[in-house]
Amino acid sequence: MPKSTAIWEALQSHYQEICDLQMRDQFAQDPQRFEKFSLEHNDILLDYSKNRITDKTMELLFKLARESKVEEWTQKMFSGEKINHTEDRAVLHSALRNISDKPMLIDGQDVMPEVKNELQRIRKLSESIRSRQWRGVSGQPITDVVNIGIGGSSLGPEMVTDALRPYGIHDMHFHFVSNVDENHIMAALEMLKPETTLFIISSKTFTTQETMLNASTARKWFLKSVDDTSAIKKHFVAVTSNRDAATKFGIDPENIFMMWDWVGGRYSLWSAIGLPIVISIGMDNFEAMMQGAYEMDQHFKEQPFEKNIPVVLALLGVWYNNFFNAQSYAILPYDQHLHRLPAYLQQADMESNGKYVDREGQQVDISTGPIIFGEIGISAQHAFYQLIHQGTKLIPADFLAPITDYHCIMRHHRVLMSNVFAQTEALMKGKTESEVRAELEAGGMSGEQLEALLPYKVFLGNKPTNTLLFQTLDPKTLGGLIAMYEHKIFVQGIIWNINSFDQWGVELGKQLAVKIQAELEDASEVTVHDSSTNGLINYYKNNRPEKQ
Ligand code: G6Q
Repeated sequence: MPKSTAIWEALQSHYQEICDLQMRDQFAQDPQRFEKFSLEHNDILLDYSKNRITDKTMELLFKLARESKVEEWTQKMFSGEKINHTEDRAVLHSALRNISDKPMLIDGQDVMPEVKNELQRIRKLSESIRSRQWRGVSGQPITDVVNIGIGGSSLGPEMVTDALRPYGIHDMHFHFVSNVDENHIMAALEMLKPETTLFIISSKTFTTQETMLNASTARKWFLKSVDDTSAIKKHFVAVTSNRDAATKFGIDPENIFMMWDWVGGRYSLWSAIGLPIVISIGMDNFEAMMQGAYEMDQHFKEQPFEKNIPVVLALLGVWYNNFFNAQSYAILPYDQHLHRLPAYLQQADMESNGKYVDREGQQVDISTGPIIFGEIGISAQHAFYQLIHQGTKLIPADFLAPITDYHCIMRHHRVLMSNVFAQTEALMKGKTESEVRAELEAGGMSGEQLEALLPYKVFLGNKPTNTLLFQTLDPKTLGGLIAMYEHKIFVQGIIWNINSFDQWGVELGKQLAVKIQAELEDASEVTVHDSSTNGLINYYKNNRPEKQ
């Protein structure tokens, strides 16, 4: 148990020593603080100097990583050991972007030939669609690609396709349908013509209820106007490890792409689950993204902890989560193209580390994964930053921003960046009572009026942030950033001694929904649940329109 270790205790008492330190004083005392607490990898700069840390804090945190055997576990992960022990699976998403010639083994078997073969197939399919060689039933090229999938089979491809839109093919539209609420699929279908639409049914299991229902609605919609089941081949492809089910659906086995059990859904955008990305940006750009991720993998494996960006991010997260008792963590991108990054990281982080049972099957005695939330930073400034600045909760945050904007409209970009720098400075420094007083007096206020307003205008500051600057959000950098967060999550899981790669917590609700679905079929009163659930089900049944 981490809490009973000497290093945990040392960190606990160190916290007591430094928790009242003010970052503004630390900056005043040490002009080298930025140089000391910043790291670079390729074109990514991490400034972590605006954190409530000293040299000693980092020393202790690095010791925690060493004693938690982060290096050994990293070695196990990359060498294909079945570290996802509750599902008896290896965790080898890094093989999907292994652009080297080195083999990657599971049970003594090199997985790379299969991975490379699948990449070739993806290249072939995507090129024929992008070059308009792929023709639909009426001989027209594809104009719209609809990804039907949910969770890991949707969030990654959607986030990346949006993020790399400037690199995407311009006269093709991409739609992501995940919700079983018919409004989602209907909104997409309303815009589309069956003869020019390609559906990608993305489901590792090909049994996920939401995806299967949406796929069957899409199939019906398609066959309603194209009354020919053999045409399904030209308009539906699948990414799955359940080939039989996809073939039964009518998909040409040639167009069924593989998934492996050693890739978790939320880590799968590098596989054929990334097909919408490849169709949008082309295989060469996708390979650049893999290159960025591969180089981050090497950085993570090879750099000492002191220079290792994912490790440093992970340790800072642990520091706030476990010693400052911070409950949440904000992801604040200042690049519009990253607008789905917070949602993507919510799944990546919370499904991985939202666990209360440790690797030995015991209940943990420490807090594990934080609540991840976020939004495009500039919009969030006008919404929830109030709470980060002046609320009662400590919310560590990552600010992410590009140095060069894609469109290069300098005026916009300078305003944007001035906000990044201003917000992190404001969060760190705050504004003292005497600063507020001086400001109000300079504005001509005095006496009772000044005293009454003064407390509301004070900012306590000392709010921690990391700033990640990168040259531009190109495929390679995005690949690096995603891999950086994947490894951060991994390191935290090791320190908390949990399995970051299963997701049993999503099962219970699914099981109950199957039972309740049967109860919704007729009008009879339901009495088998608690009074709230019975009451809600019966209220719904009594008030729904006849035909529903
Ligand atoms: C991710 C999870 C989960 C999964 C979805 C979709 O790590 O496993 O989000 O991706 O439940 O599952 P299918 O791909 O099997 O439809």
